[in-house]
Amino acid sequence: MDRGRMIATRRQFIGSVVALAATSGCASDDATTLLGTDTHPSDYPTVQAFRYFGSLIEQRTRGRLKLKLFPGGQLGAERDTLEITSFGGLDLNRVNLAPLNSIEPLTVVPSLPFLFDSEAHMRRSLDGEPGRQVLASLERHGLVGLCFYDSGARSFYNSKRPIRHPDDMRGLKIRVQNSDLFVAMIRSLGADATPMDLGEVYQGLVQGVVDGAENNWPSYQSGRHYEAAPFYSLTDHVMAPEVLLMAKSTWDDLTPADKEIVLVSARESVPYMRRLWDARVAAAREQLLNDGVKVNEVDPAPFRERMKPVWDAFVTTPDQREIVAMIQSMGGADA
Ligand code: GTR
Repeated sequence: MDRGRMIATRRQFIGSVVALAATSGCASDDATTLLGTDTHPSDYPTVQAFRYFGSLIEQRTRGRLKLKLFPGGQLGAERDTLEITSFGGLDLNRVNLAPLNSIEPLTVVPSLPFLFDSEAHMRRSLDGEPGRQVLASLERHGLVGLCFYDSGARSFYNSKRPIRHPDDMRGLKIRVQNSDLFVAMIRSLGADATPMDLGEVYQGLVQGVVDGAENNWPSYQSGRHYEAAPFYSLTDHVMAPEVLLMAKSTWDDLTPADKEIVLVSARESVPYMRRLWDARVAAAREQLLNDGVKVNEVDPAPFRERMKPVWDAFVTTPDQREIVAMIQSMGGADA
């Protein structure tokens, strides 16, 4: 099926989900059910935090705003649900920043390889002015950025061999998210990049369509990618965060008081998410090591060196440069 028809079908499907959600609840007449989506399964930290956010807005609006969340990618891949959210077909969406890279140049900045010195540096930057500016930039695309969630650091995994040096990547077919920035990162290491939706990666690895991919510990585990790609090499090359979005058209329909409730609740779900995230990373790591995944440490220096030209190619506007400089000035101490 071509992509245009696929999106049209997806829209019809989501249209019927919206209709069903509107008729199935026992909400009072003035209640609004907000429809949300997340690609991860129900127990994943992003989904749990999303639900927590939903419970906060429901409590605080005394049931006027409710969340109906569809986890597990039931409503489609991130690039499709993003498009649908931007024209208001979905009210809320939790995605990674990478599929927004081609839509909004400022989202490229926190997705750059080896930008953050540490997790603390990443959190500080996203909680501060750089994060605020990136979230605000989404409004011109029909999206309101409510908050960032953690996604930890992404590392390479594959079915062939441990990656210790960029030369070990040569010739490998690596799945990436739908982002030109990620394609360029993989090419800079001499590997072949294959953009693919997350839901297709497990089969892609099993069937040898791709040799490997890159992700954090929890996604490597929850997608069962480790079963087909047991070499996990700790390059920690990217910390592109997750983002919780609201459709601008939904946002515009809210009263000022409800906008405040939505924003404050989203912000309050961030520390909640981070606690779950830290625990999930530790648990995933432990389980994978017990299951015999072959993990190796990596000297990041040659990877950083090879990926440098990617910065020059993708950081091209004064606004992007300003945010890069701001983030760099917030690094250091706790690296
Ligand atoms: C995960 C992220 C997902 C998705 C996925 C991917 O870390 O949480 O939203 O972007 O990576 O690689 O497609």
